[in-house]
Amino acid sequence: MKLYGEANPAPNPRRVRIFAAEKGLDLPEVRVALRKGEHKAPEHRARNSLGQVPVLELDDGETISESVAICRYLEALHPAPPMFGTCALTQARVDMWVRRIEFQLMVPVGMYWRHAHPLTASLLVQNREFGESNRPIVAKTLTWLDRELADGRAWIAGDVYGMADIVVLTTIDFASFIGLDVPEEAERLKAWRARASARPSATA
Ligand SMILES: N[C@@H](CCC(=O)N[C@@H](CS)C(=O)NCC(=O)O)C(=O)O
Repeated sequence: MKLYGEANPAPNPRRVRIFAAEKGLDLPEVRVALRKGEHKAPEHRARNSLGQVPVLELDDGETISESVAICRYLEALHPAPPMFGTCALTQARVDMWVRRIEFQLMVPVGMYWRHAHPLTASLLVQNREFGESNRPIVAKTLTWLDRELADGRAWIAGDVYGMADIVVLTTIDFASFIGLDVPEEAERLKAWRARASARPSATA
């Protein structure tokens, strides 16, 4: 089994690396150089027709795309420690948070990156005004996330660290890299980030 990915700060391959580290899995990675356009080459499109990373390639050549689907596959093979919940309620909570973060946070972060960031300007046709319009949306979502943590729970989906935390950490770290920082006053979210970043897996 091997992972096709890219170095940090690319958030989606990092999700899988952190997940594998939490599970204690040794997952070899082949880097696909996004800046050189290697992800759009026919060789990589044969692995993922969308031309994106990460992709998990199994020993029989089968491929799985989408970071969360890859992690779910690894979870099924290696259930301990559980990262997607252990009962109907905790599993639903993890799914709820993963979807909330994908849609409420990752989408506006991605739109800012594609449409307003100088690093993508030469690669894409940008609509700067639209891109910039995502900046306050990201700040508002991060403020909402901070309020959500007001009940004192340690992790995003409850009392146990898991996939939702990985999705939030990779998204927030990427957002910071592109200039969309966690608002100063979001103390609970900053404390959560410090806890998540202190785990050895966060260096993956
Ligand atoms: N929903 C996908 C998103 C994958 C994705 O957007 N990956 C980025 C790198 S972090 C990429 O390949 N971008 C290049 C592109 O979309 O053309 C996942 O979770 O794996």
